[in-house]
Amino acid sequence: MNYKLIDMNIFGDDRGKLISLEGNSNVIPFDIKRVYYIYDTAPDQDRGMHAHKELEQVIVAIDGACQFILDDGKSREKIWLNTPEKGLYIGKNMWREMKHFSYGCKLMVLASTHYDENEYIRDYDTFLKEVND
Ligand code: T46
Repeated sequence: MNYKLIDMNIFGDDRGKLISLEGNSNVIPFDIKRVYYIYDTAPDQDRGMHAHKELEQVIVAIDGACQFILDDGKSREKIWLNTPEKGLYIGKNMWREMKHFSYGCKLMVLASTHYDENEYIRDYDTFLKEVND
């Protein structure tokens, strides 16, 4: 499985907490080329249902929670993202589905490449063929 949960380095004091993310560090293992965020989600609306040939990402639940289903073509694992103190790194060739969003969930995503629809695999049978060939 080409994913891992990353513990963030937290600077906390009486004023609150601060987490800093830098590219090519032990927290973000790639140069950050793009940042996007997902918000205004609803529990009955799933997202994802695709894999990436090239893209690596780190996803942080800044607020709220959702479940990721990660699939490498051989097995599936379920991961809850429910704290800004952990990041979910997802490498290449991993099918992902995002479900059970809490109302008001906000995901911030750091990405290793610019957006390129051509490197998405949006069909599950095509994904299985690519990773198992
Ligand atoms: C992923 C999960 C966590 C762009 O124009 N630029 C972008 O950078 C992105 C990410 C999306 N888009 C457009 C493409 C679609 O027309 O925004 C629309 C929604 O994208 P999508 O259906 O791919 O969104 P999700 O939430 O299913 O998946 C996204 C990322 O695409 C994906 O890489 O891992 O968030």
